[in-house]
Amino acid sequence: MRKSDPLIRFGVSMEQSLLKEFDSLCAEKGYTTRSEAIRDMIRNLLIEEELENENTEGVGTLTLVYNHHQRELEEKLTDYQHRHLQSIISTLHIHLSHHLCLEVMLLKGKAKNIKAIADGLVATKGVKHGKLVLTATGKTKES
Ligand code: NI
Repeated sequence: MRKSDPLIRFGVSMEQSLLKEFDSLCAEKGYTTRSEAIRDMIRNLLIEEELENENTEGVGTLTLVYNHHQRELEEKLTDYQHRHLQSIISTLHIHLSHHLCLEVMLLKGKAKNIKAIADGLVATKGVKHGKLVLTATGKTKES
């Protein structure tokens, strides 16, 4: 929110039962006011919509869990990162157990490219679980 952005109040009509469900959800998520919950929902929707545009500049974190003993997997994942070094800007590796590794990668670039790279990594044989969290940097709109 820009500093000069005034707050506008507006009325919303909805069914009582729907509002009741919304209020319980707000309480569960720790929102102190409906306004803050609605603002977050709207921001999320706007970012999701923005990320549909393939030229949107984004940043993302990709979490991967894989078996350390899977043959050649670590080499494949490292090789993949070297091929996309412009987009994968940081990696955190944690040895979870004797067998399992956790890797968190930070990706930057066009939303379309980030998604494609993440898909490629998640689909690599031996990766047990992978999830990308992507958000927009807001640069596309500003520039
Ligand atoms: Ni490890």
